[in-house]
Amino acid sequence: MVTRRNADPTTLFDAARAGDRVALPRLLSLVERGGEGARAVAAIAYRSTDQAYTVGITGAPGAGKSTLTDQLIVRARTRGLDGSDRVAVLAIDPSSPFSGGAILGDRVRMQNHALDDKVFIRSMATRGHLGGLAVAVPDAVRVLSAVGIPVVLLETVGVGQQEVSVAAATDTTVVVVNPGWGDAIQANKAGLLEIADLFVINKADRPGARETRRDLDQMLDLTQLGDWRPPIVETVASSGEGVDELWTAIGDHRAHLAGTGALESSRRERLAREFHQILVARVEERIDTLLGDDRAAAVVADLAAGSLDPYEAADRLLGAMLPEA
Ligand SMILES: Nc1nc2c(ncn2[C@@H]2O[C@H](COP(=O)(O)OP(=O)(O)OP(=O)(O)O)[C@@H](O)[C@H]2O)c(=O)[nH]1
Ligand SMILES: [Mg+2]
Repeated sequence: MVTRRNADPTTLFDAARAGDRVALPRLLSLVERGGEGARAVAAIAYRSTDQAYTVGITGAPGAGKSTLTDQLIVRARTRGLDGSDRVAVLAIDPSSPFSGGAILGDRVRMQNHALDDKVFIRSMATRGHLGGLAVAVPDAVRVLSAVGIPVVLLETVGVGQQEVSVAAATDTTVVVVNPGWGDAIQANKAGLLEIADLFVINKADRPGARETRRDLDQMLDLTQLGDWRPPIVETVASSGEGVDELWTAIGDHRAHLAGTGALESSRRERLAREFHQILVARVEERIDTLLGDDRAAAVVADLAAGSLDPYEAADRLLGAMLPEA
């Protein structure tokens, strides 16, 4: 099947659902670029009731996230969550938004699946997307869901606040740490402990795994937990050891969420947060427009002259943008 270069989103969706390998990347490019194209794609994607199960894999740089993801692809293919064998991976690297070295590395590491048409792998940048990663990623997941992909693995480097919140915005969040003194403590400092549904001690072939487990257990003991205590799984991603157990643990967490109704409620909360992000981004955009206006110049002049305080100035300007009902 050949999709025209300038095909509209509806045509691209139809083609992607029919298995066209070119249509899906194009839809995701539209999402990344933002603007009208992204809106047109969202208008279709969000009408679909299909929702992929999302698994976030996060941790410090070099923890083995890509190697682990590569292994999880194999499990998703052979032991899919609902007997399905399709899977997508979104690799998000905030430090290299324009396809830098790390992303290239991920591609190479997942090369084993390059010819498998049931596996879709994509690095994501946000370029012009209004609302940034926090909105672009859920949009991309919706697109993947709408074309019938049942499982999406999301690799994110857990560094900044935004990356951590993207990683957390998944059904199951896997936090990867390594053996060795202080790794679990670093993860805690980075805010990763709070978001973990599951811990992986990867590189368990190296010394110190037992100490890391003890650190994690101690920290969990000090944390207010709900009705789910994050299990700790040891893996050697480079050999595949422990990955079956990890996949089982992911399935257990999913069953727990589904059984308690938390899956539905947390998805609703995430959608509300996404909506909030979009509103904030939109209002910010309007503020920028407003500040370029003559009226804004007058308000700023009054502010500088001392005849207005900043709060009055804000009232004045917002009154022009959001007239009170
Ligand atoms: N010894 C050992 N090495 C591993 C294991 N898993 C991964 N590695 C190696 O660790 C290095 C980093 O692995 P990646 O999978 O790229 O780690 P990452 O977390 O994706 O890295 P970034 O995406 O750059 O943050 C590679 O050289 C892997 O081969 C493991 O279980 N044991
Ligand atoms: Mg990686």
